[in-house]
Amino acid sequence: MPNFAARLKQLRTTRNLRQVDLANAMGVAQTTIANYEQHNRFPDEQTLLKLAEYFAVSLDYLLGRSEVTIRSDDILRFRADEAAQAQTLTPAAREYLTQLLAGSKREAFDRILNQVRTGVPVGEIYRTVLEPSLREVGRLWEANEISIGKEHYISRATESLMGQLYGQIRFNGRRNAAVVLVTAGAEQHDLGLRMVSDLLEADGYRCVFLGPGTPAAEVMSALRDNGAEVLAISATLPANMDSVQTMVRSVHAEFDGNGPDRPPHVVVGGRAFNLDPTLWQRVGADSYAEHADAAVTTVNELLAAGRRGGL
Ligand code: B12
Repeated sequence: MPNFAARLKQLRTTRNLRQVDLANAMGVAQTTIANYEQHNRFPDEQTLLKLAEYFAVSLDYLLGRSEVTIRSDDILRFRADEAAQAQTLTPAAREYLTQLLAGSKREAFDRILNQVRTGVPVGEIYRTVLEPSLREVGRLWEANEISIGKEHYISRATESLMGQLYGQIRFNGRRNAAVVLVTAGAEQHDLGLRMVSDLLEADGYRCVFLGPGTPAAEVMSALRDNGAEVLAISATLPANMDSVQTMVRSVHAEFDGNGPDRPPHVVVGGRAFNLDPTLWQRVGADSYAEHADAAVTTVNELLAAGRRGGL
């Protein structure tokens, strides 16, 4: 793996920056950058953080401890796609959002729950109403059009609606396979992973949703205790990519044999992976899916390719 000096030079040159450009951006002399790149000096904590922020990489990447980063052109393209999608919200999503923005939670919920009672599958509500509404909330928040308080209110309300929708899911038999679901590192975004969990359950899987903040050792215990065939890891923030990679390595270190000691399949997903379609391979995962419906297909395919787990 490259050290800090080599990594810094690589980051600078791949962005077509001269040492003096980077020096100006960091507020240091050009000779300081030259010294960093020649391994003569090491930056102080503040400059190190500034460099990581400037190149939009983690500290681990900057220090050469990780190979995982996201290309900035992907981020820009994704942002543009998201903005375009937001403009084409379905009428149901627009209505749900408008009601919540007005604080009319009961009306917003009633409408959705009535739709489900008349036969609209929960998965369709997730895909066509809740997911696009949440993305639009993110866009409105970023554009300073709604407050943090409103964003929190809407995401909490949606979480509580999902709890009610769980009771309306039509389960499709039972498979002899368990899936453990976690978010990576400091990741708190877990609504997408909950959607994945609910749809996998609807398809017959036994889902062990651990969500955010579960220590790696507990994840390994949950995989063993449940004889899990699949570990599903979700990451929204690119900064959590190193934690995903570490989790995948822990799985391979923990399960290194055959039979019951065969490692579970690792499937990843979430906004960070959607930013860069090659990222899942670089963290060492076995597969990736862009959204919750695709996650079910992916898990089915992985298990069909060589494991138990049929209906
Ligand atoms: C709700 C929300 C929150 C809530 C989360 C509540 C919760 N319990 O999840 C709260 C308020 C806690 C929050 C906090 C923060 N947030 Co926020 N948040 C959002 C918001 C508005 C919606 C997220 C969401 O639920 N999306 C809908 C779900 C359904 O989509 P999804 O996660 O992509 O999931 C789908 C797929 O990706 C896939 N999938 C997901 N997981 C998995 C896993 C597997 C295995 C598979 C196969 C598939 C899969 O299936 C899902 C369903 O189809 C987004 C906006 C956005 N564009 O997403 C911002 C957003 C993600 N947040 C953002 C930020 C910056 C933050 C904070 C840093 C803010 C702050 N300064 O504190 C913190 C970070 C907290 C942390 N450490 O994680 C930024 C991230 C920017 C970036 N760097 O990428 C966003 C994009 C807002 C923005 N426009 O800038 N946030």
